Amino acid sequence: MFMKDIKLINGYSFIKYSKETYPTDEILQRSAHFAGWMEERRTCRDFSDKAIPKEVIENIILTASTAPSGAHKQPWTFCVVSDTEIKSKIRAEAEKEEYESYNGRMPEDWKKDLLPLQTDWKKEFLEIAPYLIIVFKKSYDVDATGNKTNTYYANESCGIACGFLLAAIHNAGLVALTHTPSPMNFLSKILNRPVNEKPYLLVPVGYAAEECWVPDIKRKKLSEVSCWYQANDLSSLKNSFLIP
Ligand code: IYR
Repeated sequence: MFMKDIKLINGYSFIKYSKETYPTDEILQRSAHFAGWMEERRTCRDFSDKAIPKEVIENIILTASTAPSGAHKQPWTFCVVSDTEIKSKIRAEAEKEEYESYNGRMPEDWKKDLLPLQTDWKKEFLEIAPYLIIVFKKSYDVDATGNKTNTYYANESCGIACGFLLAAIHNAGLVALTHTPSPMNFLSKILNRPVNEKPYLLVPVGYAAEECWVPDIKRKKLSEVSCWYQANDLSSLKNSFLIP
C-alpha cells in the first residue's frame, strides 16, 4: 500500500510536499502567458441566460476554497442561487438599496468616478445570470457542539478566496461581476444565513451575452503598481530625502 511521507513535529502531522517546477526559460514563458491571459479577464454586466452545469460551479467554488486563510479556518460560505424566485427577491432588494445609493447616499465625486463604467441602480443581471454566488464571511465559526470558535483575518482570507473564484470563472470561459450592493444585509435574510456570517461579495456568473460591452478602460502599467528595492540599485530611492 502507498504510504504517505509523514513526519511528526511536536506531535503534529506533516506530509512531504514537492512542488513541480520548471527550467527558468519555461518559468518565464509560463508567467508571461498567465499574465497575458489574466489581462483578458473583464468584469461583465451583460450576461447570457444560457444554462451552465452545476458541476462547473462546484469546481469553481472548490478552487476558491483552496485559498490560504488565517490559521486555515477557511472562514467562508459560498451560497449559490439559481432559483428564479430567490434571484428576483435579491434583485428587488438590491435595486431598492442601489436606488437610494445613486439618488442621495453616494457623494458626487463617487458618482463621477463611476461615469466611465455607466452603472446605475438597475441590476437586471441579477435575474439573467444563471447563477449568483454570494460569498459570506465568517467572523467566527460554530463547531459541531454549538460552541463559538475563532476565525482570523477573515477579511483578507475572503478577499483572496474571491480572487481565486474570479480566476476560476475566467478559466472556465465564463464571466463574472463583483457586485457589492450597499448595504447588503438583505442577503443574510433572504438566504437565511446564521448570525456569524456576513455578506461579503455577490458574484453573478454566466456566459457573456452575445453582445457584451465593457468600458474602454486601461489597467495601470507595472511601473505604476510596483516599487523595486534591488541589490546595488538605489534608483528606487531617488525621490527620497536621503538622496538629493
Ligand atoms: N454598488 C454600486 C456602485 C458601484 C460602486 C463601485 I466602487 C463600482 O466599481 C461599481 C458600482 C453598483 O453596483 O452599481
